[in-house]
Amino acid sequence: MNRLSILFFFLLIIPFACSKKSETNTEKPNILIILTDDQGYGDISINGNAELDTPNMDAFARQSVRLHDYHSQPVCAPSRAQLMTGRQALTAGVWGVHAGREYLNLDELTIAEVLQNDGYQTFMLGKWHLGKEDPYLPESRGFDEAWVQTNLYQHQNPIIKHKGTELAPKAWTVNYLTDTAIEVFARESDEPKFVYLAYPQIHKPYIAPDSLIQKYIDRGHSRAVASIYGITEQLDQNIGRLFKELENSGTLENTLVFFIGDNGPIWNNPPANSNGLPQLPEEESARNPLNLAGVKGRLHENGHRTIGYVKWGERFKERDEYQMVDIADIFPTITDILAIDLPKNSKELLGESILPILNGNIQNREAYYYYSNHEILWENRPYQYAFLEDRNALIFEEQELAIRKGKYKYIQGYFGKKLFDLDSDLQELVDITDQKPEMRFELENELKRWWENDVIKNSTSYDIPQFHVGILGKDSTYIHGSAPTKVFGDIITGSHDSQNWIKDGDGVSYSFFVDNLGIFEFTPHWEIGATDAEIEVIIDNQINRYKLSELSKNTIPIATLSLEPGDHEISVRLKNTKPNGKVAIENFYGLIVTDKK
Ligand SMILES: [Ca+2]
Repeated sequence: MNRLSILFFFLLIIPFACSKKSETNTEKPNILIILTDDQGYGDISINGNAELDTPNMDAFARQSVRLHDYHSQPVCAPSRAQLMTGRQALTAGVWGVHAGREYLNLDELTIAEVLQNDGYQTFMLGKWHLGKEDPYLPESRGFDEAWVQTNLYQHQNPIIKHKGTELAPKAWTVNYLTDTAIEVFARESDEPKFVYLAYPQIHKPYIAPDSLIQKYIDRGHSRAVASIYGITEQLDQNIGRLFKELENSGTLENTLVFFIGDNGPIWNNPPANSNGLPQLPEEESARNPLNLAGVKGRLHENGHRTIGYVKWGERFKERDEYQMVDIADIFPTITDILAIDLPKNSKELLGESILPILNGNIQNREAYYYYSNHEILWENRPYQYAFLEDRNALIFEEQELAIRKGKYKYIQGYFGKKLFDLDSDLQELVDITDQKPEMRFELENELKRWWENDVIKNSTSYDIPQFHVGILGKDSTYIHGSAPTKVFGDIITGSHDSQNWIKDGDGVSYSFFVDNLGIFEFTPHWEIGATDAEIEVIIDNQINRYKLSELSKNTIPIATLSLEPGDHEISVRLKNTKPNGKVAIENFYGLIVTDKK
């Protein structure tokens, strides 16, 4: 299905998506999802970290169902894909954190679309990380209003995209997002609200008010870990401020709150600043009270087991809960609580409602859950951003993947293939394949079946997004240089650009989709290198050639032409280079496409 038919498909189905539309919206709870970034299981004092002060998070946790076996994926974007869709990230098209790998497929149904259609006002604040351009941004994915932080990890003075304009508040990002969330909840409204508050804290860089960092230095911590604790405490103060406002206004009582992390912690951090020292081994132990193996990005427990708390007034009794829960369970839990039926042609969810768990009904979950690393592997090399020509070239045995069923976890990767019993061995030290050969066989087979059938046979897995231009109401859009649909020659793709433009033929091409007829001007965004050369620009059948020396600025267009709605392609390649090994284009960041109509 091309993007146009997908759009039509959704225009057709969305109005009928939810059949049990309630007439008494006032009975529906508000829904608040607070997602924090890189906050590990031990980055909250209630979980046994005695060095860190998080009194507000602790207080909330004490009133919640405390999910001790709660999992996201091991990095940011895949976790967010599962939260928004209830499906496994790979099958929803999200397989990494940059270079187009974080774009949530447009034919995925989000929880925001479901709730919007069920009469909710829907709001998104903070780090989206499921696509940098329309129509991948939250206001095109079911959110009425969004405040998207576009300069990721700028903890002060963020750039915020809101209703097509860019705001530049002079404030701590965490304070600004909290203030905005408080303002959203304070708005008069007959409809219930869905607020998805995705804080960029406590992702590096570990910047926080000096006084909070100094507090932990005075306790004897290295600057590196004092900075992590400082940013965590600043987050804690904001979460406390938000809950206090919601409590004082009487809003919290009928608000279903999920407070979750997006992946495990980072260790062995670079020093927080030039005066810093690395995190010490004893400090790592304090941050890891369960002594879990692994770190963010990896498939051992500390990569994806993180904080998970659920509270809805007094409806769920506060307690410790040890059933396994996955971030993909949140979508079906919400639709279960609201008695929403999804459209019949909806894609199969990975998650299941955890309402029985939240209600305290004992349940031994036997469902399969799948975890994937964001570094795909082929020819025995990890590729975080390298161009993947063909997903069918990936070999199952080489991929770092894991599967969970009940207390059992099978994991494969550079460390070999292992089966663990997490009830008796949460630290993943003892491979029990010899004791449980049937379980090992079952889990490895199911993982292979899932990966080969659900992932690899799906044409939009491990793919690169098609950028859109000519979007109604938008004068310009951006085609990201790091996400080409083809590469030529020896081009190297990175997280935010493509590089190694040296010899004749080196270049990239992008498939893009024109939503509406327009006259489009393509302007490159790049750093020109030391050697002059020509570039050949081909859009569909129109060919332009320029000398790079004439295009040294980022303001000179390389093509202007009228394009009909539908699929198109642009390629940019070097010609007439000097064979001296010098780089002609240092960094190709992308193309600004302006509609001149
Ligand atoms: Ca993260």
